[in-house]
Amino acid sequence: MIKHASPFHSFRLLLVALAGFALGASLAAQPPAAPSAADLESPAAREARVQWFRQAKFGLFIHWGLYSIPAGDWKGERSPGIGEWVMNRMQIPVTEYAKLAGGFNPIYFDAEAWVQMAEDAGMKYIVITSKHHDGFAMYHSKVSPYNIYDATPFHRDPIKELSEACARHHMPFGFYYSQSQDWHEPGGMGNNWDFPSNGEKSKSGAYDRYIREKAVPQVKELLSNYGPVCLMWFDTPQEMTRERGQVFIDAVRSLQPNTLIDGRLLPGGSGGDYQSTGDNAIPPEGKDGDWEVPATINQTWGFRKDDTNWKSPGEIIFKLVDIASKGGNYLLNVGPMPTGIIPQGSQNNLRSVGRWLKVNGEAVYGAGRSPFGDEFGDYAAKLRDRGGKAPFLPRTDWRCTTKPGKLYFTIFHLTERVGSSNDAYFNLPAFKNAIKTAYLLGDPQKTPLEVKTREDGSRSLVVSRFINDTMGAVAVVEIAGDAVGH
Ligand code: FHN
Repeated sequence: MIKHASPFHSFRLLLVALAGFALGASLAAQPPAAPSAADLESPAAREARVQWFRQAKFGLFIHWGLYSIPAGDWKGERSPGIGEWVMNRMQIPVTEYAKLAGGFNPIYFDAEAWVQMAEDAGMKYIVITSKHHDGFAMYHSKVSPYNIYDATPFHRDPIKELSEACARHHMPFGFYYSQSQDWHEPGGMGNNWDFPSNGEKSKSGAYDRYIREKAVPQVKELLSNYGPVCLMWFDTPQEMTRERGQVFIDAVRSLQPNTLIDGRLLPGGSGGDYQSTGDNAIPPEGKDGDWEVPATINQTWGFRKDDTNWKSPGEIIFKLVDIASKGGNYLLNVGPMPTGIIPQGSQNNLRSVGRWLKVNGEAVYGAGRSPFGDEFGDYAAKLRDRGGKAPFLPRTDWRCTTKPGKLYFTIFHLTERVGSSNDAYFNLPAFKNAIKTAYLLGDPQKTPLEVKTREDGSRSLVVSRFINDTMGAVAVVEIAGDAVGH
């Protein structure tokens, strides 16, 4: 099978080309100067860095660590909430939690199988927890022996194996790294049951020592030893001032200037290349700029044995198309088990999504946001939530994404039958452009759909009423002109 170069790979070629162009003919004989820090923070540099991310739209998030062993239970007691927070929720002392490492031996871990699953699911990048809040490095770190290679009987570096598998599949690969919270270290944020409070650590210099001696050196290891890193996914920026954040930015930019920084390095998203929404927080309407929704496939990030509440393929497809039509990316998480296996239920549903994307991916990858907006829903006229605000009442019948000259209507629900036939109308929103042709992405023949135009100018596509019986069906409407006119 022919593998196409990934968008990330194309982006690297583009950067090389741009650098060559910028240098100009008069400097052709000299070695290219390294870009300055200011150049790397320029809008043009950010614009170039973010191209692959805009195309990708759908990524795999992986939360994997020691917490997958207790999997939501501690000493027979159920720990509430998300699985990877068990140490914090149960206030487990560092020395006791660290003993989990002795029993961590994920012998069924198969990097190739994980990357293949992401590819089958139609996901275009992978981000894995290299170190979560528990402080345990899931790679062979020389900075701290508290890592999977040195502290477990597994004695392998899964991040290395994954980076190699990703390279084989041209799959962009990035790292989650908990820069502030580190419950294992006296100076890290978040562990106030073993160590002094966050405020005291910040004032005493312990936090800065942790950043200097563990967090930044580990980020440097990740950017030095695992090939191209598509993005660094920082999280929960507690006590993260601009000065502290800058040290991380400098580390990333100096080692891999093309690596994206997510929106959670600093409070408010400053310093990042794109915005992260809240967890599972899909904006109600379209949103400017580059952004990503990190989301769970069940109710937890790290594996919990009592949570098999997988989102169905249909739900995942709706969310993916909904997010794409609003202008964002969907980073969907799985929580592998301590055996090294990704729970089968989550794998099955992701593969179903992949089969849908094989047919309909043109409507998602690299697609622009909706030129309409009413389809998202509206704020309630009378209802008020507890905070006195009007809640947003979403509509879910269809979503629209775009490419030049094309509108992709993903239809989730058809409401109007054509008489007593097996046809239904899909009522198009109003736009001025003439329609050149319309067809279903699921129809390899691209059989033209009938477009019914009424006296008032409103137009509908005539489609089989069965097209979306299982999941959304995409109708492509090719229009005169590149963009929609209202
Ligand atoms: O505390 C973490 C949580 O464990 C998980 O990693 C999520 C993923 O977005 N981020 C934090 C909470 O927002």
